[in-house]
Amino acid sequence: MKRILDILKNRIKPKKIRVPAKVYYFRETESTNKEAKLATGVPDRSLFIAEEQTGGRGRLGRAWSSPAGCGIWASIYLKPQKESDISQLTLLAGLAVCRVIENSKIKWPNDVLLDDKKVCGVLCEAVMDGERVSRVIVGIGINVNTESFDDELSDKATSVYIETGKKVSRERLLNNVLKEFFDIYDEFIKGGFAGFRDEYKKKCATLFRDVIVIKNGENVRARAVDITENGELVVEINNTREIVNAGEVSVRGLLGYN
Ligand code: BT5
Repeated sequence: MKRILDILKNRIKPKKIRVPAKVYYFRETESTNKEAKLATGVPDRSLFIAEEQTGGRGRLGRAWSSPAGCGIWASIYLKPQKESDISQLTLLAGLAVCRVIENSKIKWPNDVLLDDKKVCGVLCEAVMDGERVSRVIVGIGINVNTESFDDELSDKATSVYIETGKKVSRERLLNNVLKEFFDIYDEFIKGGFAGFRDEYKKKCATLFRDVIVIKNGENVRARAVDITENGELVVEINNTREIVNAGEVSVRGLLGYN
């Protein structure tokens, strides 16, 4: 009962969220990315946000745990003016979160980590209109005030609360992330990813660590050595450099999480 009252009291107030366009708020929904993909008549730069997701999703159909009242489960709705590379937007959404959560690092391409555990994940999806990308949905999940995780996640997931011992305002954290994201997005539209490469590299936990590149179903051991101007990961396999694109392969750090 106390938990339900806490959840009601601490609900996100859509009026307090600062976005350039509209906020679509759901007390409960399957997935904010799904809502954003199916919605019509939505202005560019709107936000879909839910208190709880019953079917939150990660990449490759994986599940994203999204309980009520403790996290940010949000999707930014973009109508790109020109062709936007969604793998680069994934990196940049992670960068926006990393700028806001003190001491966090990015695990290429889409995880934000605190103490080597995942505090945030990003899922970018493009909606096609024939051959053209008509919308890009940038889904961001952040564990903010989560007190504990199920056994299955407890060794690889964390929250801002677990790491700092402090409960924080989800509205404030989200507003900070949105500000960073739209600042980054405006620059990205003008100049692409290249201008963020140095900052991304500084914050990237994957660099100079051993990783496993999963290529055509085979696990290949490699060392992550660089990020290109386009945001791809450069790995060294048997002294040969290779570019790894997030869309083509998945990379597992040897860090006890995936
Ligand atoms: C992601 O996928 O990390 C993308 C997560 C995106 C979630 C947002 S929430 C708003 C929007 N609506 C949605 O439905 N999704 C987006 P991936 O890299 O595939 O990681 C998924 C893996 O992370 C799972 O297989 C678990 O191992 C782990 N995981 C699941 N829930 C987690 C959580 N709450 N915190 C940390 N790790 C989690």
